[in-house]
Amino acid sequence: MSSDRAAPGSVGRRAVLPDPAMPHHDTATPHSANLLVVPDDRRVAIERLAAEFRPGLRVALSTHMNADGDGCGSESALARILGAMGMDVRIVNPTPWPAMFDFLAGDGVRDFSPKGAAALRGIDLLVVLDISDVKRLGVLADAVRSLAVPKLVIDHHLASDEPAGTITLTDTAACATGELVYDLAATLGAEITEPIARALYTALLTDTGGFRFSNTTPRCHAIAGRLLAAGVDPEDMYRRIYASVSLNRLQLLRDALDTLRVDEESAIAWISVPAGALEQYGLQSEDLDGIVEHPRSITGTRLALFFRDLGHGKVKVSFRSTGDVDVNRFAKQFGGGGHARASGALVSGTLEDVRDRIVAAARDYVRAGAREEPSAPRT
Ligand SMILES: [Mn+2]
Repeated sequence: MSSDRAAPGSVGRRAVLPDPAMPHHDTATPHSANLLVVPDDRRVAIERLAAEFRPGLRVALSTHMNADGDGCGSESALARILGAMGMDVRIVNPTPWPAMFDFLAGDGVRDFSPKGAAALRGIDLLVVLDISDVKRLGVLADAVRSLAVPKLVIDHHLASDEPAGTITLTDTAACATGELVYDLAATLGAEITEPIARALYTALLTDTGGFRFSNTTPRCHAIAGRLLAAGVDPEDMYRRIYASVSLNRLQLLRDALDTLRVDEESAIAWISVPAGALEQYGLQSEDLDGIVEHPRSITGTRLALFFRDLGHGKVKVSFRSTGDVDVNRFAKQFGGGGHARASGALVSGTLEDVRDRIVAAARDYVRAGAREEPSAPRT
């Protein structure tokens, strides 16, 4: 252990409370040991949550449709933590557990998702992870709305009008929901075993795009370091998550790149996947993860869009910003939301119709933002 010298004049972990609108920067006390301390502004919510857990409880964990690395990693870690405390834990997701995260399931982690809402019967407690809006529970949303048991939410998205529960631990400064599960584990005094470390590392790694996005804070790296110390093999994780691509997935990407369009004047780029494309290649929706990064990666792009035709009159739209465009606010025009730099929406219409409408709106939105900029400097 390194010595624990605080900078002169600092009190405890943090001398200055952070602006909640800004990413978390602990410049006052940069030592990683200090970064691991649960932030003061989360402690009350975490202790409120921790008080709900008791041995013997039957607990269901759930996350959003098309669970990602943060959802699955947070669920796997929390299932193991609560299981070790003597609780009976089951995972009940609205869509099937993604095959690429099979390595996070097994032993104590039981997936009841195929049973649907029936798997929520008889539980004592529900924990909803990585969701700010109950609608993201898809086919489980109505069952969760009418559940009479305590409903806990652990999440890092911007707040919605209808959260999935009443006892909440939410902080948009957390790089991933997995960071908040790490804090909960620390508060509960849980041992970070190797499988728990691997699950939380998956959450942090995937939600930061491999520690590249702006939510990659000093604390995120400090926790990742702690997880490596608990036995995570970073190259094994990289290979499992980013370098295990099937040929079919690459062929789908090739087709998608064919649809890439760029409006250089408006700094918008977009890409589309038609209905039936996944079926054509025998792929799952998680195989589309990261496709939107291709339009976003084009030099000069400020707003990237990804349109996926779901084939039943609905188009799933992903919105990505490279910095100053608030896509959460833009996505709200279409009934969606998420983060300022990454949001989504489900829009009714044909692929062509939705794409034309949203690209036109995006042109106006980006241009309006450009006009506002000089009078509204970023702080
Ligand atoms: Mn997340």
